[in-house]
Amino acid sequence: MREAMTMEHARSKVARRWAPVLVGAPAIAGMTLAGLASAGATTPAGRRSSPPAVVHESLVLLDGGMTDHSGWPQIVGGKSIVLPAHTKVELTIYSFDTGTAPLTKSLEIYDKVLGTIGGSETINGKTASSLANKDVSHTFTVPSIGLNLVIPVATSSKRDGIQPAVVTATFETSKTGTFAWHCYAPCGSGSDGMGGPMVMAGYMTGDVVIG
Ligand SMILES: [Cu+2]
Repeated sequence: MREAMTMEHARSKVARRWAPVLVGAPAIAGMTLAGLASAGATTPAGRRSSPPAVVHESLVLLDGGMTDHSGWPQIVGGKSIVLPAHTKVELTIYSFDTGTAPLTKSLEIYDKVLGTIGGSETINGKTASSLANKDVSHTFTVPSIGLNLVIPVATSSKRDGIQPAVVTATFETSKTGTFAWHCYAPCGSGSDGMGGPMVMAGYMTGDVVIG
């Protein structure tokens, strides 16, 4: 399940991760507070009090057979995805959808990764800057911030069951605001695959709230 990550959650996570650094410093026991402060300013432990380098976020994409709405693929929690502003975000998407939905001609540009650091993502651990259109299952696209991640099919076998496709990308959030995300692969209903979940918030579209 997607973890609902708010700024408060992110801060408390950071605090928990850093706490051992602050309490696990027996070498400085006995120093005055002022001494501690000045030591902290110049030691590696002190440097760790700067903001986190990367905030990790993850999303889970289920296919229509797994949701309570058959034929409607869904990014769990996708109605409102909250990300911190002015932060480097490493986003991992686990997709359990084994169906492809190649992009139509006019949307084929979205087989390329856009707006990430390095212009790439990793797909099942391998770096990629695009995906063959025939292998596209979904996209995670936030037009207003120029972000586009391409999501391939999950694999399925009798022995292992469904192995999710794992897409990871790092990008920097800048401006705050609420920005629509879409999947541009025609994975929905209707003759063009662009209906149903494609236009229903919480399935293949929704908001990214950066704040
Ligand atoms: Cu989709």
